[in-house]
Amino acid sequence: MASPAVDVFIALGANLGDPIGQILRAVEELGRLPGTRLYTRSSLYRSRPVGGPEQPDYVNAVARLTTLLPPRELLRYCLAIEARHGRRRDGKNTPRTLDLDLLLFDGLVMREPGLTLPHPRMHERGFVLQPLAEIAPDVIIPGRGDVRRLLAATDVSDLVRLSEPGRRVAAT
Ligand code: PH2
Ligand code: MG
Ligand code: MG
Repeated sequence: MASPAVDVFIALGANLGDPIGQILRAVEELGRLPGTRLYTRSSLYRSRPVGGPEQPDYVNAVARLTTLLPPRELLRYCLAIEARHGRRRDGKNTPRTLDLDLLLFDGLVMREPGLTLPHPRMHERGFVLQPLAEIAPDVIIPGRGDVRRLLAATDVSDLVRLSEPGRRVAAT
């Protein structure tokens, strides 16, 4: 019997090359993975770098997908997409052309080398919580609570929502 598709959330970040283009193309590529569908994505946000050396501002977003892939396989595809977009791995919090982080995988909690779910720092990062709350405010981060409440306790004053041609941004 086929296993049912599960809900997953992936954070996208970039601050080298053409960050907006890389993120938009990566969202499309995620939606074309085997057994996987793009459900929705957030707006793109410009954000100040958190941690690491002096570096350019980031563009960040979150995508929501459904997938039949197991977590390790989805991770492997994410790393391949990063590599295709010129990602080099030269240290923690260094500037990058594309970063794809598995945030949530169907409520799964796991801690293994190379893959911790939920993502261990997502609950304290405005550049993750703001776009995530935009598309799924009620989603629960296992062990941390719901995104709406976590966002309310987080400083997001550095985030700027980017307007995109052809994409209507609701007035607030
Ligand atoms: N990613 C990091 C470290 N710092 N800062 C912002 N604003 N956005 C990111 O995506 C980001 C970061 C490590 O992956
Ligand atoms: Mg990251
Ligand atoms: Mg990463």
